[in-house]
Amino acid sequence: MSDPKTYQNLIGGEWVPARSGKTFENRNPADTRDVLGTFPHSGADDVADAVAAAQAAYNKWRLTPAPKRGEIIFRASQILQQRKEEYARDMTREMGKVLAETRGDVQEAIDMGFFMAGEGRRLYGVTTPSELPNKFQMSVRQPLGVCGLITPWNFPMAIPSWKIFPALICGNTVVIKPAEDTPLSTYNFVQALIDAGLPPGVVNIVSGYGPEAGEPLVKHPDVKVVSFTGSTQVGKHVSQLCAEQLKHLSLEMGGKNPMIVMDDADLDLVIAGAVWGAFGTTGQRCTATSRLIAHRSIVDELVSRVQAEAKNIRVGNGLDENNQMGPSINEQQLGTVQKYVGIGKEEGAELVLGGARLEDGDYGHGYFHQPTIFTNVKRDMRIAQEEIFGPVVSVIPVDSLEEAIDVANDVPYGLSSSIYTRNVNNAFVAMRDLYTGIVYVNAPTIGAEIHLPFGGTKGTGNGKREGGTQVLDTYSEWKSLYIDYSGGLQRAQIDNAE
Ligand code: UN1
Repeated sequence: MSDPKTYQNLIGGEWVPARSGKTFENRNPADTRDVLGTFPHSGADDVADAVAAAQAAYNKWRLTPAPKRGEIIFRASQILQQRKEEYARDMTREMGKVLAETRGDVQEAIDMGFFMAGEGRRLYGVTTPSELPNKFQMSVRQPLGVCGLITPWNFPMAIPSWKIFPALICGNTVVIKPAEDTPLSTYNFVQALIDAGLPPGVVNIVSGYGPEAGEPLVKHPDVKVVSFTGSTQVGKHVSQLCAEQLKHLSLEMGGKNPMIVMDDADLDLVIAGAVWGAFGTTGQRCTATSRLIAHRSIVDELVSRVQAEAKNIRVGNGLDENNQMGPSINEQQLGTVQKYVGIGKEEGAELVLGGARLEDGDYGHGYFHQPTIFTNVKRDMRIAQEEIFGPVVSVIPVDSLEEAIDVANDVPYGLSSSIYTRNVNNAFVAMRDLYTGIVYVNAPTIGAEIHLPFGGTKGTGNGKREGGTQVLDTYSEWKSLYIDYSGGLQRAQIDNAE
């Protein structure tokens, strides 16, 4: 453990405390005696300062050629590569997930940077012929201005990178409010950008809590784009606030992701995938596999084998490379996990593994919970419908592919889904009929790559996608350009009707 540091907001290239002087602590969820640092507990006045700085930097950044913007992003990714281990360790300390996974989180930011740096030389628009002679036309992307970004704690560097890099490559400037549980990883990420040569004011950080700092950011009239990742409940509120001012908005919210296991599946593959999908990141991914929808003829074997495997998961401090699963992020999240374990029991589901907090010895200093499996879960039980965001998976037996897909789709969310089968016909039916933004075949519901669109249907989102080139649509607007070189007035075809 090292001494806690004092971190400041980043506004217009200067590190400054909150105007109120208030701070909050960032503690390690695996060992709450370990304080990483104190961060500004920002309010509306700090947000206003940051938005003003972003607004002041906008014109120059907008007019910086996109390939030059891309070069800075490219260099930032190279710096992240050099600092990967250091930043991964910081992230494990503040977020709890094991080092192998925090290295992956930094890697996802690196990948996103290299991908978006390349967009600096593409940002393709469209040219198309005119109805009229001697007339040229095309459409181009335009930036919007200041983007207000609100990011979650479960992917503390990857998700900021999904938002910041595309915002920048399109020519926008940024104010980010990172999750109060994991601000350090955003600081580390932005430090890489600064060291890569990002001009002052182009990215600003305001740390703090949703009501005090997040809400003023969403409401600020100079913020033209809002991108939010978090709970569906808060996302709806953000959406209402944005509607008042018709702001551009991207929402990425909950999931209740199913893995369908058919009777012809390769069970060795299924077991490995189910354990990783359900308990990787302590189940704290919006893509986590939280429902196993299994054909009745193989469900008993599936459960006993997943149970045997999950029992051996080594739970503990993620800085110890022997451990495979870390804690919940905080007391409240652990409380949610415990609450749903109680609900599952009350609803009559059968608890076959785990179900309790780990408290003995060193565990007592953190928010650890056992990997937990419920079987004989009915499709409409709350543990089968509601997002738990913890190491809890529900097994739901079904009798056919048709029923499996029906159960899979019968939730308020639609982020990710998967099917394990060796039958190509089943696989294609599932790819067509699973109503989620992401579908995997013979792989768990986690592990999306940054160059494909990421996002979901129904309660998961508002139709926007992160990742892929599709993300550029959040951070740019289309402008259509018509150039008449005929030397005369040419009325449009509709105005020339015979
Ligand atoms: C999230 O679950 O919040 O697809 C993000 C994945 C990761 C990103 C997950 N690439 O599992």
